[in-house]
Amino acid sequence: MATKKTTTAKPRAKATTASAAKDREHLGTGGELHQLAGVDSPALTTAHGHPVEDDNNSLRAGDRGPTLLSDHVLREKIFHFDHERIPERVVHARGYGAHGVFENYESLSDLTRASVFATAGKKTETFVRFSTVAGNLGSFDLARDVRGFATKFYTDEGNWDLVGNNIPVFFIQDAVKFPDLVHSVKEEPDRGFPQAQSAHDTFWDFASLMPESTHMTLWQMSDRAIPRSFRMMQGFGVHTFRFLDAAGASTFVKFHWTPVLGMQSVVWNEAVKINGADPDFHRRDLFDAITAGDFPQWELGVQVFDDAFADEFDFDVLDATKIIPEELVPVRPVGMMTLNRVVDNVFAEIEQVAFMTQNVPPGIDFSNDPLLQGRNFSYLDTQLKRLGSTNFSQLPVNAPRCPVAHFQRDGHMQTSTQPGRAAYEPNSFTGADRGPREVGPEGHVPFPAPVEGVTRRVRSESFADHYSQARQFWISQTDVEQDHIVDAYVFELGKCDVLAIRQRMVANLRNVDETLATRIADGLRMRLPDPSPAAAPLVETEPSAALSILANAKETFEGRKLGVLVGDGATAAAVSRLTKGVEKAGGTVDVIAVAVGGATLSDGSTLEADHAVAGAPSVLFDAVAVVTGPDGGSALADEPAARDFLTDAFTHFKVIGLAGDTDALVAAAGLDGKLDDACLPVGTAAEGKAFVARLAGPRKWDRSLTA
Ligand code: HDD
Repeated sequence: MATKKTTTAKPRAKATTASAAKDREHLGTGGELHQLAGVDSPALTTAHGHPVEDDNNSLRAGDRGPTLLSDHVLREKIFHFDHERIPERVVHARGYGAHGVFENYESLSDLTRASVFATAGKKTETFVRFSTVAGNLGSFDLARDVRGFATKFYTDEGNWDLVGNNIPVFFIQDAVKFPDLVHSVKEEPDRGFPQAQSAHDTFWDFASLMPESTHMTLWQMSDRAIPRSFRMMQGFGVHTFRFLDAAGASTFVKFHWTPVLGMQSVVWNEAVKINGADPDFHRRDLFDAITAGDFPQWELGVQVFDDAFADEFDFDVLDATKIIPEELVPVRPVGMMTLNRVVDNVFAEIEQVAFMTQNVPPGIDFSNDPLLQGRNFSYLDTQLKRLGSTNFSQLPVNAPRCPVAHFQRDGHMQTSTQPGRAAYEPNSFTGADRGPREVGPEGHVPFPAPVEGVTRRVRSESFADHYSQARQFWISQTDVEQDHIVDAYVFELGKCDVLAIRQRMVANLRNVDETLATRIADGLRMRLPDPSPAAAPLVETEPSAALSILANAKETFEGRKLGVLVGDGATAAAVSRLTKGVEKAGGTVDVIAVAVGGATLSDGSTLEADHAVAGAPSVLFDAVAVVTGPDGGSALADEPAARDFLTDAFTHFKVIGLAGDTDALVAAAGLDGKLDDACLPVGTAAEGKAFVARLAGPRKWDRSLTA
């Protein structure tokens, strides 16, 4: 049957269109296998620039004879290929990044002399890499894991790398435990699995033996660890840093990134399925948004406080397993970062970007947080190991945008031709002045913190309370979020074969909250163990609304995606109304049909689909609609993937729109008599409008899922 495209609506997602356009730029028109003289594309050359006669056939003696060693073109090509991989990052191997710009709101010169914060409206280029921690380079995006949120600010006084996470606390207090932590969560060394997950014995063995990790495991078991999008998660510098003003005076500071789109996560069952349906879910989401011109933004905020606050605070501000509640020290917004450019080459930029916590410009300095101090040793080594040369700072993504002047010379892959006779300092050959050059207080002057005490391996007593803030996190969550935390512990501990590990972990959690521990023990069908001894008495804490995702949910569908499953006989108007409404609300729409060729609409035209339903389960969308005609409904009901589409959307508490004869599909999806007030009709213009308005609201969290 001949098909034609509708003229009324081809409601393609903006993102799809934009990324497809980018693809087309690079495709060219050629399809011929051999290099042909006279075509527009330039002739291939070797890496040394010699034009290649034929890139498709190696040099051989006789048409069917052996390949010759003298084929240096072949040799060079294979040689390069054999060396194309570099060691992946030992943690945060899987990541994705983009370029952007940070714009400062107002001068912070009363707090810091950092040039990035010097004046209102000052713009500084940035590069951000988001990552999961535990998984290997080829793992999937929706692992339950902490997300890295590393930002390189190319300031005019050198690069500032704010190498943070989407969770404001960390598992351990001292960097000396970092290799142990990472070894415990990575695949077990005697079997090579499981990768990209903490749900196994060794991780929980370590966590249960290191009570200081308890607070972080609550965050990790919360929905923070399964974000809907990089664009919808917070970022934190985690440690306490110092701001230094022009006179060298210090203020403590913690850094916060807040997503303009609001925070949002998926549910666990959804995450598991997303990993199968689209392991690249987060990177695709970021790429699509930026190429569509929907530039994601995060507001940078600071919590600043002085020594007096630090001295009075119930916890040690140098302890990275603790937050400073926003109720005590409000977050002051200081600027906005916009990611506005995808990379041109993933390897050159995302893989080769080298973040280092010790990269701070004048005006920003470290505290004595032992985790931060240890990190400052680590990052330089890892970059040399990964990138293979001390000259990694010359790679375009790492190179400062400001001038550099030093006498470090030579080394592997030296790409700059450093002129001049002198490669030492002081010297009388460079610059107008002879002798040592010093910028003095204009340079990076470390805070002159007094140091006292004896040298010994010790953990300060002020770090001993491992449970109070874990409890604060727990009591700050909504009921739905508490349910998710319990479910996550039950799932993860249920994956531990060793009963003693489950018991030890629950024993620790009894110090956090009895209800939490009891619910987990019940979920595991386990006797409640005695609480483990706590190293310090609990401090009373108040719930902090800032710690909940749902309590801070933003009423919007901006940046979100509606999946419309279209059956034969649907009206073009119903689909295009949804598309227009959602796009007006800042979202995107993908059209799904039984086959990617599309659905036949009521007027006989064909609406091309973005996806076949078998390849686009509802987990890929924030909300769904099914729009069909009188006959299309039963055809959808016969399609297993269409049934799952609806069942899953319902089970994941999503808002659902229905138009046309959807009864057979609803019944086949097992939802007869179950549809609730978040399952809305979308057949008429008024219904479509009400549905789009509802999309801005939360999922239907109180939906009954019982049989
Ligand atoms: Fe780390 C990478 C964040 C503690 C050692 N870390 C890395 C990345 C992020 C973080 C986001 C990925 C950077 C990128 O995208 O290239 N790390 C953190 C946070 C920590 C932390 C928020 C605690 C607050 N890290 C930490 C410690 C050590 C390291 C205590 C070592 C003592 N981290 C590394 C590393 C990595 C790294 C091995 C691996 C790849 C890399 O550095 O470039 O050096």
